[in-house]
Amino acid sequence: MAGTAYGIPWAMARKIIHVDMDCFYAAVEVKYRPELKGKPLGVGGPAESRSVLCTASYEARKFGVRSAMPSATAKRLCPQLILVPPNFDLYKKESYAVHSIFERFTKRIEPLSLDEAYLDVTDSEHCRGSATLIAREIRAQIQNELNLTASAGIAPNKFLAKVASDWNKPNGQFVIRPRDVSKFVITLPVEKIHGVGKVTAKKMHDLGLRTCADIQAKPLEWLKERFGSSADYYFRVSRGEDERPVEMGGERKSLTVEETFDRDLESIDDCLAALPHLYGDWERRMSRGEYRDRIRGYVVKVKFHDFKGTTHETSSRHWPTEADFEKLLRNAWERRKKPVRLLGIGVRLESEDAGGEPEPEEEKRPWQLSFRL
Ligand code: TTP
Ligand code: MG
Repeated sequence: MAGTAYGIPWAMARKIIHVDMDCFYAAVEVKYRPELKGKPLGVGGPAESRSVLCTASYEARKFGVRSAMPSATAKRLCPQLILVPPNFDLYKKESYAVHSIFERFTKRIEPLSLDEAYLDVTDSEHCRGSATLIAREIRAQIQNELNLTASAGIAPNKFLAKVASDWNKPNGQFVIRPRDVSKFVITLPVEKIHGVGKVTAKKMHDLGLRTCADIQAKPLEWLKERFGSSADYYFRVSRGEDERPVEMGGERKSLTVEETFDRDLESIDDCLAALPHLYGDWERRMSRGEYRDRIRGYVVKVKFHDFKGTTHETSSRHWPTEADFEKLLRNAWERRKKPVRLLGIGVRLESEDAGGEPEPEEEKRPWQLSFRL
């Protein structure tokens, strides 16, 4: 229909940006160790360790090295590959910094992982309302201030924005204007559809579906018989349609920080030794002070080497000290006394609109314990 997108006039089409950092973990490593610049780099355990790579630099990718590949295979493909262990704390820190750049442009941000987010800039007045210029500005600020590069996709919906951010990767961006959507999807290969992995792609190919145009040619019923509950999604996205809103997530109900350790912590002393660093991190996250009056309890989370977990919490309105967390941590450890893979600490927050009765000041709940698998 001329003059409309999915029945919506052009002027009302949404402006969605998908930002995806370039080889994120590897780029952060290079930032802090510039001697690694330009070298084939993998982030993951050593080749002897049976671990897999989190990611690889573009120099390593030229040799066929990929995310989720065993380090040993990667080293075989690229013998000069430099392997560095992951440092999640550092990636989180950089991720927060990237997020705070996003916040200069819009409040409607949906993070997907440490290195990816959707932004709805429909109502943004920055850059004269041009999503293309906003994306360029965000990427420039990331590069100038953080010394990292990002790619971006700009489109009227999340599906297309995500496809587009991959189009000119690395360090590039790509725009799909509402009036170009129909033309764009016609030639889009099915494997570019988010959620279509190797298996589904093969199934589609076997059914003669190579592009979105091929899917468009099939009735919904036909797709349902072959793809079940995913049929609706394929039916819509093959037409470039996706109404999903950019979800900001609910109001913050807790503020916790956690760390996964490269080597399991074998004893309570090892766990306690990790606490000051976590506490420092948590204090930094709380430092803006906006949550100070909403503290309603504090919590310690422990995941053991067998992936079983436990959370200990107690109610309180006071800013917890390191000693408060230590007490909880000792309790959590006592339950299983097994090597620890992950530790987290933080506070529960009262919801902003919770009026009603204040909690009695002296109320103390007994130690609580819950197991999560
Ligand atoms: P991706 O955005 O998939 O990859 P990337 O940022 O490294 O590279 P690209 O330039 O292609 O975007 O993932 C982001 C980070 O998530 C990545 O740096 C490491 C981590 N990760 C894993 O730990 N395991 C995985 O299997 C993948 C795919 C990513
Ligand atoms: Mg990325």
